[in-house]
Amino acid sequence: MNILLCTLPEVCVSKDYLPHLSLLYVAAQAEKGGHKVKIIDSHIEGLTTDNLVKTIIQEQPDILGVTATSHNRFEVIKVLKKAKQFLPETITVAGGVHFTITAEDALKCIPELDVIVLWEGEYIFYNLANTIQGGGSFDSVNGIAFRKDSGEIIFTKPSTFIHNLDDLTPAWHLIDMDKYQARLEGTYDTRAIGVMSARGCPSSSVFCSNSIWGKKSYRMKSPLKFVDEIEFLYKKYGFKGFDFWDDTLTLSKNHILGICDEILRRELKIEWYARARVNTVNKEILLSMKRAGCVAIGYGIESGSPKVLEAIKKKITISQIKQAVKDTADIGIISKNFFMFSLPKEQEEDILMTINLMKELVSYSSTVTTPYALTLIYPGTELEKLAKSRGILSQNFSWNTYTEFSKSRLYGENKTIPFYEEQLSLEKVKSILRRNLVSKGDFFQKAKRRLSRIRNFHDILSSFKAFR
Ligand code: B12
Ligand code: SF4
Repeated sequence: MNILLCTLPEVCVSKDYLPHLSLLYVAAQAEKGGHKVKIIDSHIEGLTTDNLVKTIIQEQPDILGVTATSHNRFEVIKVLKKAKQFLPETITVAGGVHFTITAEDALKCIPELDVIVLWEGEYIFYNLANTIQGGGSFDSVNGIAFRKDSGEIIFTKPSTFIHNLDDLTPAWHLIDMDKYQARLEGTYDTRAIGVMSARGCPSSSVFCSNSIWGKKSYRMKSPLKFVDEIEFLYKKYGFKGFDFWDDTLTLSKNHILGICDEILRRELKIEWYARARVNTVNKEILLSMKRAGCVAIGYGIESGSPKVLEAIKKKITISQIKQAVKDTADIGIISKNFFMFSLPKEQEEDILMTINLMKELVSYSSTVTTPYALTLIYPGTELEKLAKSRGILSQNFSWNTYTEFSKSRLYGENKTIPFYEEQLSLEKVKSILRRNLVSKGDFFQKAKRRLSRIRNFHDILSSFKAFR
């Protein structure tokens, strides 16, 4: 079978763009089935959506696979509609978090979409491609949703989690690695690539798409295999920077210490960025990470109010936050501490507590930053249920029918993703932030930081955009 796997041109990401792991993993398995697989990474190829459609039509694949998030769902739908118009025989397949969660609605709304691969795609897509080649029925493929000729939507037997992640390797050879020249966050010139040492998340933060995986979802690669992957990318393609895309790299102490030991044992001179929870680090772990090349850590902190932290099921405390950020700074690792506003139960006093915490954290060191955002609603989350119960979304809201939200149009990066509003209106939240968070000092500090990082024309342009 000729299989074409595509990403859409990114709108949110202008630079620092790294290869998508999803398609690389799916492609590697499909190749094992003897299929001819091609990947088009539209963003890196500089394709517009229309150009992508033209390329798809030229390629005439037997199977067209696309990956999607809620953010780019309507671009994906547009591509599927146009491509299917010219290639009615091509089987169209979508995967990724958005279509997994909204599968039934998607198949109802998008007649041009034939199959949705639910959850992890490697073995499911492999079976699907083999079944299509053999002329078999979709009913026999576990882990998919599809539409019968009668229009009925079928969910086949669910597929189980992939337990031996060591068996999976991305098909790096299918993309032109020289085109990926993004730098690692927290460094000046370290060329970076994204890798992941584990999958799933056992936590249940109410706003987060990963909470849907469930408590038993967390699985790890062995440190040995994971560092093999790093060493391969380092030696074969010259990558010295690694963005560890694990949601919480430090969830298991043995795992993170094992990875650090293995990097040190092999004397890999690499730098890396990690994401962690404040309640999963301590000085021993942070020191080990620093020695093994960790330059920056992103912590999801969300709020400075214990009441709000409880409401969003974040399961961290203010003292854990302060301790982790202090330790990280003392050890010489940059920390980016992410906050959210307009969260459940949040009132003015909670916002002020959050702002005070942000200010305290920043006072520890110049290596501490506190980026923030207003809370968005994603499908399948507890926040979506809350939004429905409060009338922010209608009970039968369709994520795959084009809808623009007036406040998202005004304040958001994406008009089709709704903001969450509860105790305070978004306008009120913004005015509290404006009064208490954005001072002239902050602006000049930010400007100074940005200007010091300018290295090329692209940086000038993006700094200009940010100041505006
Ligand atoms: C890396 C990453 C990014 C990278 C993207 C990669 C790149 N090229 O640079 C960057 C930093 C750019 C990014 C940007 C954003 N991201 Co992001 N990102 C991730 C992250 C951490 C890892 C993704 C990954 O590689 N996973 C590993 C692969 C193997 O898993 P996978 O992608 O799920 O793919 C598997 C299956 O889903 C399936 N599959 C997926 N696609 C397909 C396609 C086919 C055909 C098939 C058969 C199967 C299949 O098979 C794959 C293998 O098992 C995830 C969190 C996570 N844990 O997944 C968030 C995540 C995907 N991002 C998210 C968000 C919100 C964003 C941003 C909006 C952030 C922002 N505010 O700017 C933007 C939106 C970009 C966009 N236009 O879509 C959300 C998506 C929520 C949602 N409902 O859509 C996630 C889930 C994080 C979260 N918990 O909220 N992101
Ligand atoms: S916010 Fe982090 S810990 Fe919570 S569910 Fe999402 S990925 Fe897991």
